[in-house]
Amino acid sequence: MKELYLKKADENLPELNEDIVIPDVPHTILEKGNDIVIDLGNHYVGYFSFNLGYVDIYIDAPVRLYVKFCETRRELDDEFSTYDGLLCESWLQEEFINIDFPGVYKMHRRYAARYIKIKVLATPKKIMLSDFKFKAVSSADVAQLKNCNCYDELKKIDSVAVNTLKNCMHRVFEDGPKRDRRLWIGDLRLEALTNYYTFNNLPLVRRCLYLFAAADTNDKGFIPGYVYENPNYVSGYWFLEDYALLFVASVCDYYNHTEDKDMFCELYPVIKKQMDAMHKTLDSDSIVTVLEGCDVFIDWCQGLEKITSLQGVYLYVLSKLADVLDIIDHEDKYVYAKRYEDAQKSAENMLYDKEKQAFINAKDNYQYSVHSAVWMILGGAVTGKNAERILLDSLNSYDSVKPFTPYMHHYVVEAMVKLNLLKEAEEYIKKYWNGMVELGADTFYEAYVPENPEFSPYKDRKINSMCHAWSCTPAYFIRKYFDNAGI
Ligand code: RAM
Repeated sequence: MKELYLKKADENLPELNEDIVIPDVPHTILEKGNDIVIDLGNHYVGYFSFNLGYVDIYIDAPVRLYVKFCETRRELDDEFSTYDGLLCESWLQEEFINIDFPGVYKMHRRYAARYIKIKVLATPKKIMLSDFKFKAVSSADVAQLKNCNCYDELKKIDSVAVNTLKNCMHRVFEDGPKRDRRLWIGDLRLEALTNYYTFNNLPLVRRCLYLFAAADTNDKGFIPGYVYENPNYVSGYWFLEDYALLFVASVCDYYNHTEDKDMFCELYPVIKKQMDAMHKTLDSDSIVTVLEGCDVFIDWCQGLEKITSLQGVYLYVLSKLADVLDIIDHEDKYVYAKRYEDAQKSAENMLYDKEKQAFINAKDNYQYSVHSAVWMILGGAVTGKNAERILLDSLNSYDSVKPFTPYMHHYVVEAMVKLNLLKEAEEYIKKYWNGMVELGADTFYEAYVPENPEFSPYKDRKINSMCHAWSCTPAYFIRKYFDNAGI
């Protein structure tokens, strides 16, 4: 099957659309120690070139330049040499280049940037830099984008969200064009959902689903959380149980959007394998566990206890799958419907504290979190007015652990929408995502904690991705629920 899935993934490799961006910079005469900043006017992903010329006298030695690509204005002043984070510093977008001759110089690597800083490190004579060009690339076809008919802050939030998604769409749905430039399941799911309401690039979704279907499972049967595909296919090494489940959700979403039963059935063996692997993690209380060699993501908060959330993800996916199987009248439809019922009962019995009226339990060391509440609601372990109260209590409490990433904030909004709290969902989007807009964001960030602008999951903010796919979902919510809704 692996070969077949890879072949299908190849057949769906998208074309990249190009857009030449010419920033408004006059001819610039520079000497050693001078620098200039080029503003592209928006965040783009692509290739940079310029012309190096001499002034009066020919340059009789190579010219050495430092070129730094910045996703945000703030990065222009960041000192990369003091970087002290957990990920490799080579993700920082800076180059030291030596140019031998005058003429057009094309930088061959792809960058994600709005601002480009060029500093002259060495030159024997004055130089002139001109003809700056940025060839922006994306597999999103902007001609497909429908107008968004909402108003005020929502319109701006939508356009930043759409830009975020566009700049993450390339050979695959990347998580971020600066970092990791890779296909991850959690990101893919949210990108694909937003894509259905914006660019609707279906081959790209198909390609990504096939790439995961082709992945090597671990000894428990789980597919990895990410895969590499360029220049060659390499299966990933980090096995996240929630991401494996969300692969199933992504296939169900694809079916719901396209009714492509053939593709669903083609991927069904992988779906079944993930669901059976998850079923095997259940403990004697019928609650999910995290097996050796596996992990769970949920969010980037330190110290977050994740069992209740993981049970919620399991329920959420079981219910989505049971629905699709029911629609296509699949022979396994009762299997998953039954598993759903059982897992829902055990969530009620083992994870909910009736006295505290919250999802606080021994499995999660009595930690109180928004994450548990949200995922229990999305999983249907609690419904109606009680669910509404649980959600709002957890958000308003001083003691609860709160979401750290736009990824988790997405699921908070989804829970609100599920409970028909549309006004609250709209306010939540305005409050959280608009905070980034007010900081001047052209694209939404990987991590954003309003009360802690320095936060990084990797210990140093400089490595954070400032255009990160999982934060693009306001465009999904706005276009699906608020556009023309007159809210
Ligand atoms: C980070 C990336 C990616 C995410 C994983 C879990 O490496 O931000 O988007 O899916 O974590």
